[in-house]
Amino acid sequence: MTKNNSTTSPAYHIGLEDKHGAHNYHPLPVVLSEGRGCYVWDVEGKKYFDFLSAYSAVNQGHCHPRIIDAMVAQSRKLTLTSRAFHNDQLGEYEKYLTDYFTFDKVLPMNTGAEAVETAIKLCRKWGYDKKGIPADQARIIVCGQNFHGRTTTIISFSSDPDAKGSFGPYTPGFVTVPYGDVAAMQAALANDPATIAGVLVEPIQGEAGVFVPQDGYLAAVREACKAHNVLFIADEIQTGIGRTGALLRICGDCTCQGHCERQPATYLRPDILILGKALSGGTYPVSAVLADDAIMEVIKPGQHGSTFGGNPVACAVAKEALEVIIDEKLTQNARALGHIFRARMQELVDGYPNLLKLVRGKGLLNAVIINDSPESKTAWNLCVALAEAGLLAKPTHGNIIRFAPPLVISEKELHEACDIIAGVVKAYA
Ligand code: IF1
Repeated sequence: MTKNNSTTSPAYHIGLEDKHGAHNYHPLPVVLSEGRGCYVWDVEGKKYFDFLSAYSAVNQGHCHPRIIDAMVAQSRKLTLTSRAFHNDQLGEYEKYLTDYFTFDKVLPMNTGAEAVETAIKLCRKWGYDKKGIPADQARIIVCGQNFHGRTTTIISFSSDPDAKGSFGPYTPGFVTVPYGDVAAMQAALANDPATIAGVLVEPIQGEAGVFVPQDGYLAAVREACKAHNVLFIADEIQTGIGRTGALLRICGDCTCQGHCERQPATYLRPDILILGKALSGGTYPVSAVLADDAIMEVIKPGQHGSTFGGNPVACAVAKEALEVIIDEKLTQNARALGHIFRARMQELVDGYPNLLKLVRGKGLLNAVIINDSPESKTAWNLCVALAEAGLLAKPTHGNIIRFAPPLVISEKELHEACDIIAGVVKAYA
């Protein structure tokens, strides 16, 4: 359709969504039509810094030319065969991905929630086949305020009433402990460890408001899992692929970018690693579950799968997206710019303590906590003002604003963005 007055009017598009789409979201009133790098443009041509990055899916920047080229080239050749037949992209991708993250095997899926479901099934089956848990008794420990997706099983262990309420009956077999509490985790593991198959954690809780656990928490959980013969499952769907200034959050302070020969002491190797989002650079739904043979071998033909999982386009796209992370040193950039961003935000917190409470995060996954109640409209109003000033961010839990630009943002651009935030804060305070 050629552009005319109606298609360039935000109200036109918002009206269509309102009339014809389910109301399962409450977006900011911005209608985007183009993206490049750390910028997006709306239908009227207004340019914005994207400080959400599609919830960390667009780490490599919008429409990265290399990733788009890979997608277009593969789309012209072969898009989908199903797994009833082999395709010439899957094996090479699986080799590349497992080398990159140093696991024996990968099980390819599409969305994050599907990969979490896959990890749960893999963990339970390992529990029965390898650990010897009695049939249907397997339990998985999860953390309070988690976000792992939207399926009926995953929301069964959510503590968010919006995500969970009125969608029961719920899937049993999950035990919730407070996030960041080592003693609570150890107690849950010690309570009938013979029936516990796994512990599922986000190394930083994204949806909860970028909640970074205390140093040593993840290491203690990792150790406790080992001691009780329980699988440590890391959901790095949002934190992985460079976002937090390391390839994975569980890489700790390691600054290498994939293809690890030997893991450093800080690396908390999970038994099952879950990836999604930026695995495709945000161009296509690609997720993955990684594990070593002793675990992955419990899944036999016919026991799990997906029509689209491991399709040739997904494979070509994900391989390119991971190469971009290395070639453009995006992990290092996230780490360096994260320090600058938090320092700039700390100046604002210090300057406007009545409006801003604190800044926290790792790499380029950060949040500013607004000094107002979660029921207040302050964070939302600030985000509307930020959008007007040319920067897109989204509140979470009422009084928290998450700031997560694409990792391709330059230092100069980051300072420009911080100047926008400072201007809005100053005008609002
Ligand atoms: C929405 C949040 C972010 C995730 C982790 C699995 C999934 C997600 C750690 C599922 C997805 C998304 C989903 C999106 C909002 C967004 C989100 F605010 F809801 F929590 F990123 F912070 N594990 N997170 O963060 O992946 O199935 O969506 O591919 O609107 O639901 P998915």
